[in-house]
Amino acid sequence: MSTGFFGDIAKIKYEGPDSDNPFAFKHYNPDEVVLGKPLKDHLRFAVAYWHSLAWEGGDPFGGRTFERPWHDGGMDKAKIKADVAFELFTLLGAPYYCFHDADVRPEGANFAESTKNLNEIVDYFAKKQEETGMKLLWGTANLFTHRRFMSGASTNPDPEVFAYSAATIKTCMDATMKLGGENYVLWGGREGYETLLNTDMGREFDQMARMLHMVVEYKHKIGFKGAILVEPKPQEPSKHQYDYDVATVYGFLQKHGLEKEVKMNIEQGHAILAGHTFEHELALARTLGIFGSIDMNRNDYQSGWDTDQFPNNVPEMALAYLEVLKAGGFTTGGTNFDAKVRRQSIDPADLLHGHIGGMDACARGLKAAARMLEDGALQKPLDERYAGWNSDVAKKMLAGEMTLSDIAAMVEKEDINPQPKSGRQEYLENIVNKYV
Ligand code: XUL
Ligand code: CO
Repeated sequence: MSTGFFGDIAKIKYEGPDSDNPFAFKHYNPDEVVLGKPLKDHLRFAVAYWHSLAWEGGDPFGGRTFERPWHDGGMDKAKIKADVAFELFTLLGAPYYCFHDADVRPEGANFAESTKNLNEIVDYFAKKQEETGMKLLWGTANLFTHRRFMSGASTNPDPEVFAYSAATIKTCMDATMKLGGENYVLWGGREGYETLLNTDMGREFDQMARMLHMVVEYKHKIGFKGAILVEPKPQEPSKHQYDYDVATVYGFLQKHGLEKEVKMNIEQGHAILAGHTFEHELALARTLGIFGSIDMNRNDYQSGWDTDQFPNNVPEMALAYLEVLKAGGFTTGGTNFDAKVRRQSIDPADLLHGHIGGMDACARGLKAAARMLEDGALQKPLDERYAGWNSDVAKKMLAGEMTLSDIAAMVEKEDINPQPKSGRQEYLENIVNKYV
């Protein structure tokens, strides 16, 4: 039975690029086969419960702008929210969603009550998943909103907060497992500091490592088949966050012997805040063998905040999906819209416009990337650029079969005098432009 929240808007269908219907896909045809696989299986879209259902439109200067029938409520309202959520996923043909515990259940008076509330909603979700065919891409714990987490979760100076966080993560991993979630995400919004004057960084790193070890141990204990994903972000809400970017997290994982157990959930806006491009972070994770999933959004390039806008920059997305495809595509991961409609977009229809536009833009990006890959459009020039390394002597240098002295003798004897070659950036940018 429909809640009526979305009025008479019907399931969003693909109508092609000539359609003028604002409630239709112009580029995302879920069944279109690209590189031997339907688009829906390439993109694996997920809706973020927190932005689309839980966020109320507030900003630092003003409170709620969205009037939703489920705000300010207990369990009854949480269920209305779930009904509308699954309607949204179904209208979009999502086929996945993601949530934090705090997005879906009312906060209890204590840990036991919060857990009871979460479990009741998990049972409700399980039924909804069965009815609608929707699936859980990932679950996670919100260890940053409640004031108990203000000085961190695993990195808190108070061991009771560490314990509360560990207990909360356990309940959220159980919930994710029960709902057949394909990944479990850890984003450390308050794992960082405001001032070094009150912070023992080394101790906090040890605490964070212990928590991550326990998460991995518990995953194996309960037989969770999904991936454990860490989501890097350099700052906001903390002034400095420990999981700064992919490179920083990789160093941390390696130091603690976790680089084979944990992968990355990489968000476009977080890459921008770290001073990187999205494709840089994706390429690095691919190269290090820790690529997992993406949080897709668009960040404002001027504000310096995490604006979590719906994506619409197709050339940027083509380069991002090129990295995803080069990584072999998603396995357990997917495209989670960690994106929210703007504060003034108060109508239920705006939630659909945001997702429809985002899904279309992602589809355009992925299709452009697939064509570039099929034609070897960028691979051929790249192979040419490194072709010198196919020679025997170059291979010997790289294999450690020559010392500095051997190489020096060779350079002198053969009078090696390298000549610079063009990097051809403009030529390559023009190739990309042809495909988008
Ligand atoms: C915050 C952010 C989170 C994580 C999940 O910037 O991206 O929503 O994706 O906790
Ligand atoms: Co995110």
